[in-house]
Amino acid sequence: MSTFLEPWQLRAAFARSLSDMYGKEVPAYTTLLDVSHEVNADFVARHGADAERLGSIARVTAERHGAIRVGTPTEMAQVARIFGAMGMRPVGFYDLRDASCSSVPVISTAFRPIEREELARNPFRVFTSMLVTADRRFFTADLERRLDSFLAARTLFGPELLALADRAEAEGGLPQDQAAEFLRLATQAFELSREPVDQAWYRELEAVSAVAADIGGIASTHINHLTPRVLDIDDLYARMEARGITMIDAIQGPPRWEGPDVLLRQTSFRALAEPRTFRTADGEIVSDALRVRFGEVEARGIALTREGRAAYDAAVVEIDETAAAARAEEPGLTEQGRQEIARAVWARTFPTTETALADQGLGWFTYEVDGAGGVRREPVVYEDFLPRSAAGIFQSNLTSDGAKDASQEATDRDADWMAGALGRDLFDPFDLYADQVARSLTAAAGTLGVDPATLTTTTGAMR
Ligand code: OOG
Ligand code: NI
Repeated sequence: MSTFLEPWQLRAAFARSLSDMYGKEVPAYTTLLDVSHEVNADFVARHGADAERLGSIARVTAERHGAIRVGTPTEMAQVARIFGAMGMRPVGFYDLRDASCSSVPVISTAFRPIEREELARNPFRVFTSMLVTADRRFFTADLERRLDSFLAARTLFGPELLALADRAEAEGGLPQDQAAEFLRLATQAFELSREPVDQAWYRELEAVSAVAADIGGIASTHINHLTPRVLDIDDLYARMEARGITMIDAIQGPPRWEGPDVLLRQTSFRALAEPRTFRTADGEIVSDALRVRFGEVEARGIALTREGRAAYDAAVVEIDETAAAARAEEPGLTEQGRQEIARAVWARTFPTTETALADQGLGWFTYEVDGAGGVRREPVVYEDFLPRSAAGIFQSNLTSDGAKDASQEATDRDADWMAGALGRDLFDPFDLYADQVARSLTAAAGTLGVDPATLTTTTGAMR
């Protein structure tokens, strides 16, 4: 009997296959997975059923996000076809060029499932960045031209892989044999190449931006990191350090505090020196090491509405300003000191209970009918990324800041431009959350045979 694999099965199988491959390439990732499992098991043991409020332990344990980087709109559109085969759609536009003080000349989107049922089956997502070679703050006209021609001459994804991807997307999946071939080729496309790297070219780009060199200095691409999800990221951070693994200085995103977790908190172990071979200007092959791949880990919280997000963005600015003022007064503000400032700002910005977060319209909650015919609000998990955290993660793993000429004009890039490059609709994360909530409301009202409007007003039956 031959089996047919649907997009979600391709997605789940690809996430596993990528994880196996990456674990062989980067053994520290396997350590990160082990520690993540310990942290999650202990968290569940401590908190019981409450631990699964933001996702079943089965989902959280399998959950990963990957990060990849490509060079051109053509490559980006090909990536969209490969992930399209797995039921993953481009969601959100992130501009990291200004979000970082180091030289990070990329814009990004995330490919992920968008339906609630699909997310529940397997939530695999991939943060995908592409170079903006036309941006004069980073690349001169001459370098842009040489970079574009280098990128145009390479093939990241072969015709067979793309044909299978298109077929899977058109036919809603693939028969087993073709699925296996598709998964093999897709995984292979993200392996670290052993081909010697042109040293002069790589170093020239690296002087501008280490990220540009990683993307445009070599003729292939690779998975940069694969991020497991944990239920307690502070615990994870401490346990990794206790194992002697060097972590970046801070956990990015919201501080640890007594109220509900919102959005996303991320950290990583520092990029490891991986051996690579280079071809020198006189044709000699030498070995060296590059530090570009790191081990990120994350904790996910409740998705915020536009109002909630605006409050978050304002809080981030306030924390920065307060920390800068504290530094001006007394240099050498510790990370712990910064966290205290952050917690104080948080306490002024967000309520300490989920109910208040829902009532104040700051967080997204779906409406669920319980066994007794009452309605409960359930938090919606944040499925996306944060530009500021992404920039922080990029930055804290760069070996050099690179060079950025701020006097030059930035090249305009926005969500519409990205949609055009992809040749597909680019989904707005807020619209997706709003949709999910609206559908839950309609369904709950239907079940109870009442007007949906009666459910949005807070009643004693809700929590
Ligand atoms: C992506 C950095 C951002 C995240 O999770 O926000 C990121 C990259 O390093 O390519 O991974
Ligand atoms: Ni990441």
